[in-house]
Amino acid sequence: MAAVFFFAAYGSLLFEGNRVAGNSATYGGGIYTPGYSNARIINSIVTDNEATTAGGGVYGSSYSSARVVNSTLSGNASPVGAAIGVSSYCGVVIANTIMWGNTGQTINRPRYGAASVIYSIAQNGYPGMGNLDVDPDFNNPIAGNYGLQSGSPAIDTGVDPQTIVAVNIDVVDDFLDNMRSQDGDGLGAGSTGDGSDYDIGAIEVVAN
Ligand SMILES: [Ca+2]
Ligand SMILES: [Ca+2]
Repeated sequence: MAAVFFFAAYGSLLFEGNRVAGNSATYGGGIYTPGYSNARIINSIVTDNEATTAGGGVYGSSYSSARVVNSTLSGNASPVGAAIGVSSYCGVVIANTIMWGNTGQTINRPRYGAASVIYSIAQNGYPGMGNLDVDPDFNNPIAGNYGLQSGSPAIDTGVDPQTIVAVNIDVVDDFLDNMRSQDGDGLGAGSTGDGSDYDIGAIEVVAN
C-alpha cells in the first residue's frame, strides 16, 4: 500500500508541504492517485520510495489528473516510472519539480496520454519548455537535506506556476515556509527560467 492512497475515485487530494519517504507498494510507492481523481502535489519531498510495478514516487491511474509543482523526487525506484509513473489516459502536469537520483526511467511514456513537463529537472531528459538534465546539487540528500547548494542550476530557473494555464496554482512559499520567489542567484529577475526567480524543487534558496 502506498503511503498516501486516497480511495475516493472522483476525489480530490491536496498534498502540500509534506514529506513521504521510505515506503513501498506495487503501484505508487509514495503516492497513488486512483481513477477519476484530481491531485495537487505542491512543495513536497518524495524520496526513497519503491514500487514493484510502476510509479516509484508517484503513480497516476487511468483517468486521474495530477499536478506536481515545486516538488522534489529523489531516491525512488520502479521498473516503470521511477519518479512518476503515468498510466494510459492519465493527465499529469509537472512544473518546477526535481526528479533526480531515482532508479529506473524517470517518467514512463504510456501509449495513450502523457506527462507534460515544464521548467523541471528530469534526469536523462524530458521534452518540454525550460527542462534541464543536470545535477541539482542538493545540500545533503543522504541526511535528508534536499535544499540547494549555492550555484545550483535549480536556482531561479523555474516558472511562476500561476501563469501556466495547465497548472494555475499560486505557490507563495516553499517546503520550509520561506517566501517564493526569491532572487537566489543575486542577478535579479529575468535572466533565467521564465524570469520570475522561482526555483525548481521543494526548497527555495533564500536571497542574501
Ligand atoms: Ca529563486
Ligand atoms: Ca535571479
